[in-house]
Amino acid sequence: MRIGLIAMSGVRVRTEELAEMGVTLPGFVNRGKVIASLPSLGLLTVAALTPPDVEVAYIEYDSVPEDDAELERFDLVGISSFTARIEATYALADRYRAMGVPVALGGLHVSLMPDEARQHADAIVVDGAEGAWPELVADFKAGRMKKRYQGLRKGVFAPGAYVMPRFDLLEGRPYNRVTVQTSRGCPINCEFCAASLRITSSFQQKPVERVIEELRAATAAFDSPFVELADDNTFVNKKWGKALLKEMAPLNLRWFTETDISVADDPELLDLMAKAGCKQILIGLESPSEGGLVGLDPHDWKARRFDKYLSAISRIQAAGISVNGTFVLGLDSHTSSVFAELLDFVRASNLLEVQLTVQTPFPGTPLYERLKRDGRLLAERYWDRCTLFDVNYVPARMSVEELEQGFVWLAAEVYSDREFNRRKRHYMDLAKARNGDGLRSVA
Ligand code: B12
Ligand code: SF4
Repeated sequence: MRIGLIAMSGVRVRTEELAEMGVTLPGFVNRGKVIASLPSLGLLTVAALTPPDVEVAYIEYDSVPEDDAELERFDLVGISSFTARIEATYALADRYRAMGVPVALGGLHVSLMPDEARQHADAIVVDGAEGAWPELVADFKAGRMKKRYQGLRKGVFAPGAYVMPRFDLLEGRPYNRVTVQTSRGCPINCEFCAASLRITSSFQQKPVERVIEELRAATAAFDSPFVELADDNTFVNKKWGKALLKEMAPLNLRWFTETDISVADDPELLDLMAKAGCKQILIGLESPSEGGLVGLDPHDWKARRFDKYLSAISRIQAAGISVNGTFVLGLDSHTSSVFAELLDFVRASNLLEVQLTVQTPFPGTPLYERLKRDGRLLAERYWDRCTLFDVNYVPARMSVEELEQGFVWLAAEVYSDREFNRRKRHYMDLAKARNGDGLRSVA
């Protein structure tokens, strides 16, 4: 038996104008270039859960032939997708099913919109493949595959459920980065976040030894890989974080992750991060004013920290870790003056990297429910516009056009050579002051 596992990878920037401007995305993406795709950790996990007597083929969507006659006739196909590429996923599933190849769909969007997804699948898996995929394959072999399987939401890293992703399937492939997940979920619970605790799972972490084993396995498949931790918020638990960093340091890795501003409050943690090879962290700063942050998360966690944003960014960058500050434009408090305010904030902060996004009502988020209830969604189904750069709702205090035009204006300013070079110079000066070793280690 042979199963085809297809990853709907790559990054979607619908507007060429924005792509050309070099909208930066998590990681070390050269501005002006399209990001190289990362492998799908979800599917490498599915592969690891597949019984050893079944052969698996890991395939990137972009290499799937357009001609049906050239599609491989697998016994079963499994596809993983986020929201932005779900329509293409359904189209591909329909093609396979039309030629008699059964299809199982899984991943974040399928878990959030199971009724929609099941119309294009022989089986869907809701939540983790852990606790569902082995049973699905056994049922398939026995000719009794069900329409829906419920995977684990909690306890995915517990002994018995946990598997090491099949990083070996990546050997010889041209990825420039590889992902390893250390934790899942984020307790801050921002209203718009498609990864917050309410959506993906309760916050759960892998034991440090597991993470180290995975890092070794993931990096063994490449010559000089850059690691991206596929976490929502890596350093929620500082004690666990420090234990992990101490074990990571001897691996001599270069890596990136996403976390929150509180890492700046702990000098020991920052020092350990730098020593363990952390080159950049992405932090959701969201808005250039405290007012914009009020009500964003249930405890105003971010609003309460706004007055420390600038000093926190300085401390992190002074430790040799660049900050990729991300912002969400079009929050309900934002008027058309937010674009100029944000440019001022970016200048004052000296953030090395900036990621500008448009507030996006991803299905299943509290934001989606609220905007839907208030009749503010521009369309019933807009999944291919869930790119973080498209406007899909009526902003509260500006028009759709003002938000779109303001976003493009701001992106042109923030990503201009003038602004980027100024930020880069500042970061290099910090590096020189520290040890004379600047951006060479970041590129
Ligand atoms: C790494 C990452 C990327 C990588 C993805 C590489 C890849 N091929 O997977 C890159 C940088 C390319 C990327 C791109 C984008 N990303 Co991204 N990304 C992430 C991040 C940080 C981690 C994803 C991950 O690896 N998780 C770990 C794996 C193990 O979890 P998983 O994928 O959910 O898989 C599990 C289950 O879902 C299930 N499963 C998954 N697939 C399948 C398939 C089958 C058959 C079965 C049975 C089960 C199953 O089992 C797995 C094991 O438990 C998440 C945050 C998050 N919490 O997910 C954001 C996230 C997924 N990204 C997001 C977004 C918005 C994007 C972009 C649109 C950004 C852009 N403009 O380009 C694009 C979309 C790309 C696309 N092709 O659709 C959103 C998606 C929201 C949504 N509802 O879709 C997230 C949640 C971030 C956020 N907080 O908003 N991203
Ligand atoms: S802090 Fe970041 S990861 Fe956590 S809920 Fe908010 S946006 Fe999501």
